[in-house]
Amino acid sequence: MPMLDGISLRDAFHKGPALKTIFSIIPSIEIIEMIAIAGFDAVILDMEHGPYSIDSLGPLILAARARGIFPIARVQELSPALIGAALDAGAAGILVPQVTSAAAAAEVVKAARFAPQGARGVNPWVRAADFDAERGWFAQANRSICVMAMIEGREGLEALSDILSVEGLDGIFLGPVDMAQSLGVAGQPEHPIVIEALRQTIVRATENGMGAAVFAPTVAAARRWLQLGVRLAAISEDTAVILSAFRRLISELQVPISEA
Ligand code: 3PY
Ligand code: MG
Repeated sequence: MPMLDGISLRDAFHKGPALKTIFSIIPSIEIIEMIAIAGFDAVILDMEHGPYSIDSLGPLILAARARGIFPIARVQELSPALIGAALDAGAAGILVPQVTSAAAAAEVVKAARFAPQGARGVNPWVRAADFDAERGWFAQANRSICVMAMIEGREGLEALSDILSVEGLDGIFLGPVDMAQSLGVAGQPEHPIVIEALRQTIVRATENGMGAAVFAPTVAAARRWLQLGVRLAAISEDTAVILSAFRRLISELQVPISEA
């Protein structure tokens, strides 16, 4: 289950072309399918901000896999129980918000990997193990799962050097929306001081051999970060995309018929 077309998210993240993904906060199988059909490589199932819990994750993970994209779960917080449950349900990667120290990043790794690299809770009869794990599954899961810690505030930036040396962490994922609040420019994820903080962090991560990932509120932002070498860019949110399509439709319809 951790693989998709023979490649794991972890390998795709480190070795493949940069991944293009989107946050999904509408818990809908059809939305996940359309994200795949549109051509994204992965979807981030957002349990932090989306109105759903672990029991709706399974069908969404299956929808993503059936349509050939990687399901990544963003859990609500650094909780080993939540991380383990999302991985057991079949998530290919895990994203943990608001990581502010190397110790916290190490906790994320510990919760997401089995021994000897970590201490993920063990149950081999779950979807991730095809309900019947062979002995090799634990090592395969450790090799395949992509583990990312979000840096989205001043404290995380200050702890960057230490976070970059955490063993077993695949990537840091930058959150400009929370970062803007933390840097005193709430609501302005494209403010120059946010962009500069992100730019420096991406460069330092890349120089240290750590994959960088980022949320981009716009296509222009996504292009900027892809050019700088991020391994994964999450462009927008399903809600934002759908609302803007609805608005465009109704505003086009409101043009008087004689002028259209
Ligand atoms: C942020 O930018 O703060 C995020 O968490 C992206 O969803
Ligand atoms: Mg955030």
